Amino acid sequence: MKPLTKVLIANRGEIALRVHRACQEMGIKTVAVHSTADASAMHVRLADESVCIGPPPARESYLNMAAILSAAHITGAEAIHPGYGFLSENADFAEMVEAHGLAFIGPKPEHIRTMGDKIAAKDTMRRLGVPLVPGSAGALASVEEAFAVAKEIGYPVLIKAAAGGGGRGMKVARAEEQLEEAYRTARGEAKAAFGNDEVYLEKYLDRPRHIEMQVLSDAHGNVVHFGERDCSLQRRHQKLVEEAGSPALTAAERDALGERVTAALRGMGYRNAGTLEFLWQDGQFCFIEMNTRLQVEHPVTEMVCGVDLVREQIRVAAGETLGYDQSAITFSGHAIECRITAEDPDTFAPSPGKVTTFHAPGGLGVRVDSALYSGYSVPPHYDSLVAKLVVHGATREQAIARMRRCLSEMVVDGIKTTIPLHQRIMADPEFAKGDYTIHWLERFVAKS
Ligand code: MV4
Repeated sequence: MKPLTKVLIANRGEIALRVHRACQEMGIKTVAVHSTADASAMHVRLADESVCIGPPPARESYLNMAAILSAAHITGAEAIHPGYGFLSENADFAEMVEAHGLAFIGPKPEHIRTMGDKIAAKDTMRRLGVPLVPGSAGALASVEEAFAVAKEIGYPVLIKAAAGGGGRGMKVARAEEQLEEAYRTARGEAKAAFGNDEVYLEKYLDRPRHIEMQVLSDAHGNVVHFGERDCSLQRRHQKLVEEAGSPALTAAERDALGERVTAALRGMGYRNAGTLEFLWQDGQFCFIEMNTRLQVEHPVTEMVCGVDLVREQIRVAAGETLGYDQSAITFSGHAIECRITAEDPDTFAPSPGKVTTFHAPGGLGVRVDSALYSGYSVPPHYDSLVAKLVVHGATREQAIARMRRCLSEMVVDGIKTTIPLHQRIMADPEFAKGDYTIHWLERFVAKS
């Protein structure tokens, strides 16, 4: 086992900075890659070296596997961290990285591939004793099978695409007379969107929370969890606010779910960081999908656990053992993240352009992950996330108060951002009660 000395970061924006910071603290040199649109981006400025990998469209730069592998070779990087999005859940890329003798700072390619197929992911978790949403045993072979399964579990039901995920390719059937059309449209859309028309059926849960569990494994069979995040506050499958822990869960419920999840990952021989997504309704957890990457919202977990998840990812990718067990992981206080995007806070229309003034809030229990600086131009080619404002407090109430204070202190002039929307959410008495489902934010946005 050799410690890493140079890592290539195959991403941009705040997550490229996040990975760079962990590397720098570990004494590891960094290589940034960038498109021509990002030549003066913060992730390029801070890295030890940088390589331009193509023109602005992501397909020709941040998704260009050959260019990224060449950049790793030219600079002598020993490992690649993919961040989130882009190539982070591309099993072929992970395989190519390893075939070139480099370490992929993420899961094994086979596990990325399995979890990318939502049917295979559910089969795996079923086998390993993780609770699932009731539904078809694997892919539906025919519309007749859909009718039979739906009759058995009861309506409403949901048809989902095996290659979907993140909300793409889902159709609800509220009663028997809607099922045939849901089945046919779901298959047609799945074929068009993913080139794979395999679909499966689940009982539709009408008012769940979205709760996910953070896990980490080394290459020696040690697996731990870092508790849950509540990601119910989303609009059109874009998360806006995340919390750790979930306002709906007791410590005993967290421990129980954590034990089942870590046992399952031990059974799989999983490696590196991962997140299991559950729908939670009426006190029941139902597994829906697994994400085989570091997630945008990982900082809320870091705040309550006092752990650097990227450092841990790098250590286990280099072959180190975790060096601690579950009993070493403790949960303290409450953390909230607001995702601040360059969008109109009322219409959500993208608002790229020049940031004339950027001022980040600070103080006790405050973390701002952002690649912004005064004078920076937010390019129109990529994701609109410009800052993650993360706060920690001894209690949820104190975290909310701190977030309100930070939102009023933060300045992003020159472009529109969702800061005013976050201010309205943090001032809302219903949000303060913590009693929300995945549908709460859509209604809040519609009425405000
Ligand atoms: C569901 C569901 C209700 N019942 N599955 C959407 C994204 C994808 N990850 C799974 N999704 C859902 N699956 C059953 N059986 C409702 C959703 C859903 C959702 C889930 C998590 C967060 C936000 C959501 C918004 C709309 C629908």
